[in-house]
Amino acid sequence: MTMRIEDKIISLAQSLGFDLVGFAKAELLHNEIQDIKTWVEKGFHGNMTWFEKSLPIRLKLENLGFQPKSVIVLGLIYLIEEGKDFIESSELKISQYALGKDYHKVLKNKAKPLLKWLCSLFPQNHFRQGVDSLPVSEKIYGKRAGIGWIGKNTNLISPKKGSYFFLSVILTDLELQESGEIADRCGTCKKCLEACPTGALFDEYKIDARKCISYLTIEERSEKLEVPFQDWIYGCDICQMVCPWNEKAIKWKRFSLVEEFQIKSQILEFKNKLHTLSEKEWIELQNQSAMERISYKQFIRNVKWVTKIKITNQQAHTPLVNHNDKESVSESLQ
Ligand code: B12
Ligand code: SF4
Ligand code: SF4
Repeated sequence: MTMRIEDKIISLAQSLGFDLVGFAKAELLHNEIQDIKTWVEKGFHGNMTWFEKSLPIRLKLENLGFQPKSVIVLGLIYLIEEGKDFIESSELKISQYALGKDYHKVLKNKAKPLLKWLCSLFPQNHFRQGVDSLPVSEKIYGKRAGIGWIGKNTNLISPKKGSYFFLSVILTDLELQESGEIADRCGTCKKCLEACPTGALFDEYKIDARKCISYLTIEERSEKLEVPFQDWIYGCDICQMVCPWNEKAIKWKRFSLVEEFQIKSQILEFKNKLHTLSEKEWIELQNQSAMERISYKQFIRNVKWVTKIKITNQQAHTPLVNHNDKESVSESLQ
């Protein structure tokens, strides 16, 4: 019996190290289009103007230059065994997805043999890969491809592997059979909404990015920040850390086998001196990591903001506050 092309793709992707593989039709449903439009209309994307600008492609994939029929969705776990302890013991926290090397490059490199093979087998067809790089709703296609369900924390969750995985999509005009969706397993749980410190998860399955610590520490460029964001100086994992499906993934040891996702040596080295990092050390720290997205100035802004919040909180809980000290600290952190 000959093997289906879908099974061949799954087998090759798995042999390349991908943890999740599925197929979806390259079109959004009416309600998904409406959700994305509403999100932008309400301004929930904040200053991510690139998101708004790319809507014509995001909502209509043929604007990419060819008419895709299918989406191959690939998932790669980045959860590492030491991740939880490392983050919990860090005074200034970097989210797990940024502890290793830049995932954009890792996923692109890993998928290269798959793309090469597809192009040689189907020379008449188009194949275009994106890892965040294409204006394509990766989670929505991931959901349709049966990789997981979009949870109340708005992340894609796999029942067997949790949500600490990256997504990549390959758009193609090859007709592939859809994998079929899986059921939503959030049930009555609301842990992520209860744990989110800023109210960014303002309702089940809904996020206001402007309040999300991940957005504030990475995407927001302005000097003034208004939302307190606890200990996080790059990204935020709170709504993933409290998710029972990630607790299960840790218990079942669904850890990443990818060498590049292990904690970078400079992050280990500078863990306890992030408050005083020089520009040269910052460049070493962020080199080849996803943190290249922010500047030294932004990094310092984040550190100062977190420190300021911490001091303010400590003072709020200390009855014998020296008013003058409080003022001088606030001034120095402006
Ligand atoms: C913009 C963006 C962000 C924004 C917005 C987050 C978000 N939840 O959409 C910010 C900067 C906040 C962000 C943060 C993070 N991100 Co991000 N991000 C993206 C990006 C580029 C686009 C996502 C998008 O289109 N969002 C807009 C919403 C409307 O679209 P959607 O979530 O697909 O929408 C569905 C539902 O969530 C729901 N919905 C959600 N909010 C609302 C609000 C309203 C009003 C309505 C009506 C509906 C609605 O409607 C849609 C379904 O019909 C994708 C990559 C990509 N190209 O897709 C990565 C991506 C989603 N991010 C990723 C990651 C890892 C993160 C962080 C975990 C990083 C971190 N540790 O700090 C956090 C998680 C925060 C969180 N709770 O979601 C991964 C997620 C992997 C996974 N397993 O789900 C992706 C897929 C990148 C990748 N290639 O791996 N991210
Ligand atoms: S990443 Fe942090 S701030 Fe953003 S929604 Fe999750 S818990 Fe809230
Ligand atoms: S914490 Fe609970 S409600 Fe939130 S995504 Fe996980 S299972 Fe769903």
